[in-house]
Amino acid sequence: MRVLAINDISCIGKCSLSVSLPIISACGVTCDVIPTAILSTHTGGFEGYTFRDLTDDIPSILAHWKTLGVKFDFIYSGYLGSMEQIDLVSAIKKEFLAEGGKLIVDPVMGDNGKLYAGFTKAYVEKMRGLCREADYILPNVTEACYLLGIPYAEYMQETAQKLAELCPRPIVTGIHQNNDILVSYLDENGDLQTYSSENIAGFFCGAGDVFASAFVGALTRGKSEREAVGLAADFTTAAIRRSATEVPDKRYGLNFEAEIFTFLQKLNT
Ligand code: PXL
Repeated sequence: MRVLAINDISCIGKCSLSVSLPIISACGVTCDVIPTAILSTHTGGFEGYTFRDLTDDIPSILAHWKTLGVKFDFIYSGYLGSMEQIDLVSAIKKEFLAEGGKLIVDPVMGDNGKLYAGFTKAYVEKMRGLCREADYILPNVTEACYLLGIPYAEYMQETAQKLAELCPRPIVTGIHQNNDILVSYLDENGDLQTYSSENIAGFFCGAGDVFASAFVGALTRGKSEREAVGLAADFTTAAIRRSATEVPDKRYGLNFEAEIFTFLQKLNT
């Protein structure tokens, strides 16, 4: 079983590949990578970070891989360093996804109602196209609203259904409802399902990456979508609960490492 994770390296801040590699590897499967950009830190709260766009390196990486004949059972894309990389993910799907393999797109581009630094309406438009090619998409509420072209305030749980026009299996994370936080998704019958967790105060950049990586890892281990959503949500919530008290400066990311063992115990039962 081989996973390809396409995401950035934020050298400090525990998101993207710094989260996907340990979590997917811990699930017991190979996690190969395409780094989309290298940043000194993530962009969520640090000032003066560096950003090196690696778009130009990707075609030669792919040309080499073609000579190896590698194929991936799961391709999981996250934060992309440029608009061109959206087309590259499509091309990677065509060339490198094994028969019966799955493309999982986390359309990373914003949170808390706003796009992240450097993302534009044109990027959102292009990302819609990539979502149309995905087997699963994993937007948070902000990203779901941008994909649907609706104001952030107007998002409702049922809105997940509208995303089915883009991808038949949308999984929307971070939906606030009373004291809970919900994941809302359409199952294989097109029915809306929700998974509810305790809403713990405190925003951590990278929480979506922990969820997505655990979801992908659980699918590779043969778990159903429903099981994978539950495992990933419980893992992410446990990491947030712990980090709310253990991590004084939230910019440095979740203490997800301390919850990996419990996640794996549940994964292996
Ligand atoms: O976790 C999302 C993410 C990924 N990569 C980079 C980011 C962020 C969120 O801010 O800045 C570089």
